[in-house]
Amino acid sequence: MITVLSGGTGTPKLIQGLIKVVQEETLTIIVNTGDDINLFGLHISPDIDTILYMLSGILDEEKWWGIKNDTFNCLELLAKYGHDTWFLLGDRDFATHIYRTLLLKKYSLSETISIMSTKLGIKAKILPVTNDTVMTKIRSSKNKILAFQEFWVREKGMPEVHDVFFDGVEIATPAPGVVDSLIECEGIIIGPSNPITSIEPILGIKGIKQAILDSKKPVIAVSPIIGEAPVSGPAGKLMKGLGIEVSSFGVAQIYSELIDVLIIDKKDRELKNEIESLGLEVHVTNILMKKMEDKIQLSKEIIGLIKAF
Ligand code: GDP
Ligand code: FO1
Repeated sequence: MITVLSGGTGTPKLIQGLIKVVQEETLTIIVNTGDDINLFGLHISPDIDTILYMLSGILDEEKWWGIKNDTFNCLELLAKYGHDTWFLLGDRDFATHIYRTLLLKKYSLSETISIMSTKLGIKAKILPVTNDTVMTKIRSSKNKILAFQEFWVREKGMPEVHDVFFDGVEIATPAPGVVDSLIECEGIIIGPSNPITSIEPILGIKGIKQAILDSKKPVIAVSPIIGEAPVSGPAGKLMKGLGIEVSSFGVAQIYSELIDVLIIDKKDRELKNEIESLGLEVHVTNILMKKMEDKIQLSKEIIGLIKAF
């Protein structure tokens, strides 16, 4: 069994390769919930939904969120009623949020996601990192604090970033199965997700870092940064705002206590020695996943590293 820590874009791309290299049912995916938001009275879990949609073959892979060929009739009418519609929810996507919200009246989030993933025919185990509410917040100025979706979607990632914090993280506990999956697995993969808003809200939950350290299993991370920029999304702006170098070296600094190997891109090979001075191994390869072959090749190398440990 392999355990993967995931957000909603870079790591799901890698998982598309992993399921061609190992059996899907041997994967446990621990997913960030810090980006979750409540709109129209509905519980929306963007990172979990990307994984659900990707593994059930209905993801819009142009945007890496939402359902392919979805329509927006419901949202159009909500706009006509004068409701805010800055978060683009498609008609079929709405069904997911309605069904999840109904199930949440009776079940925890992890039970809810288990039911939904079974109904979608998914074989991997998808675990929300916690059943508690932990919200990623951006401090943009002394008096301006934004939830992640407000910062990224409503305000188009424009506000300044002075701090990022995870509201509720101090009292949150890991969802059932999360710690066990870290201790009982063969290896742990920290996928190429945003280290600040996808991986930190996972690692910040009580007991998770310790479980990774105690497990003594190989921990392999893939950098989401190539050169001096992320492949996509706000990771660069957020790292810069927190005073972290926007490079694979900066990523290595964030993960250095926890990981055995950082996988960086060929273009960054000159960073190898500097990163290794932090006490971890560096594996250099192509980490830009444009085609399925790239995803499979990277996955083969990761599984090879885990087996060789
Ligand atoms: P989010 O939840 O949508 O922010 O998704 P993630 O946190 O899972 O992924 C976002 C990160 O994926 C960004 O920092 C990107 O740089 C990274 N990413 C996207 N595509 C690729 C890729 O092909 N290769 C690598 N190495 N990183 C990628
Ligand atoms: N991202 C956008 O940039 N604009 C949107 O309107 C938007 C809507 C949306 C609806 C459902 C969903 O699951 C994700 C959605 N996303 C949208 C993506 C999301 O904001 C982020 O990319 C993730 O939360 C980062 O993980």
